[in-house]
Amino acid sequence: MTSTQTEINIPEHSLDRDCTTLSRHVLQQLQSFSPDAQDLSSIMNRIALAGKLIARRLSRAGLMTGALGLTGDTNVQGESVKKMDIYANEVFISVFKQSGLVCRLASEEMEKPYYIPENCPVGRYTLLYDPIDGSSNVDINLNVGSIFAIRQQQGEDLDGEAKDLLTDGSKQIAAGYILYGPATVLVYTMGKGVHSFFLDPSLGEFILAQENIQMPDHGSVYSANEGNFWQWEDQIRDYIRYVHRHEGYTGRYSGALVGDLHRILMQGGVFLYPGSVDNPDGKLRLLYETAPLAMIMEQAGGKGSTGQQRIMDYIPSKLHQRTPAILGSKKDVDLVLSFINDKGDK
Ligand code: AFP
Repeated sequence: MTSTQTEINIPEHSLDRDCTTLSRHVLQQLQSFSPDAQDLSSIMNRIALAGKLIARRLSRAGLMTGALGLTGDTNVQGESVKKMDIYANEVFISVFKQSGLVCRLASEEMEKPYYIPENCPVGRYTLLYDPIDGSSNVDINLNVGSIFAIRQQQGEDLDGEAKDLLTDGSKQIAAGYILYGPATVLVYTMGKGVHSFFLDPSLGEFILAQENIQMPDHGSVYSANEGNFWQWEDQIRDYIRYVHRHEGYTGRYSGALVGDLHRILMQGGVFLYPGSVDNPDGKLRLLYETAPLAMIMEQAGGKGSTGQQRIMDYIPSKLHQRTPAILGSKKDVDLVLSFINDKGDK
């Protein structure tokens, strides 16, 4: 501690922490001030701005006229669209307009990618995102999240079909989520560990909370919609019967993947959304949900599997590809896989 700090009694570590904003952290992660590093730092800053705008809207939505409820439309997935889905989807587009950073945005809410032509000559990045994940929670004031991944555009995409996005999860330069809970938390990885940031409303900044998060190898939580029990394959039903019959397991399921996964990241356990008889690929989308979250899990020492292969290795055949998902602590994911592979070693 310097003499000046001693005299005015400023705790150095807390000041450093308050100054570790998200954009500064990205530059530290990349150990560079190169133009590429600056671009990624700016992209993360704009994602954070989207998160702040969405958090603000969510906190006031109950007091506003026309902010909650359904639009009356259905999206490309055939699901009813909420007004907050549309708002959040447009927020992500707006924050990237005239940024020169991102040429295309692909979202769960849009059938085709959204191009920002003024950015395209220089913006070599694509943002993939689920603007509001768990939107059934919005109208009742429970937690929801946004999920994102950043990829670099490959090739010229002359036909405007964004086919270069149909690649595996290793092409994600960064991935993460924003959890809108009692506090707003942003969690991200750039392939060098997983880091969390809390939104400090008084500063309007995401401030570093935890660096290099490592999740426990095992946790007590299993998180699945057991209402689908009779739609699942026998092996998944056997796994659920196993956790019912053994001590040390507890079920937690909120209907919003980001919150459920955040609990598992911090405390261990497993989230599963398996395929069903009618929908063998399950419900969750690879590019906007399972691939970004699998990257987070792996970077924190956990695992992400479809049941048949590593989620990160899965190559989609279409933009809105769905995959079954088993995400969480190593031992807990392996336990589910052992039932799927029916190794009989339980
Ligand atoms: P919505 O955003 O359409 O509510 O879907 C949320 C979600 O994609 C994920 O966040 C949940 O874990 C899962 O679907 C909930 O689906 P079920 O209602 O079928 O359990």
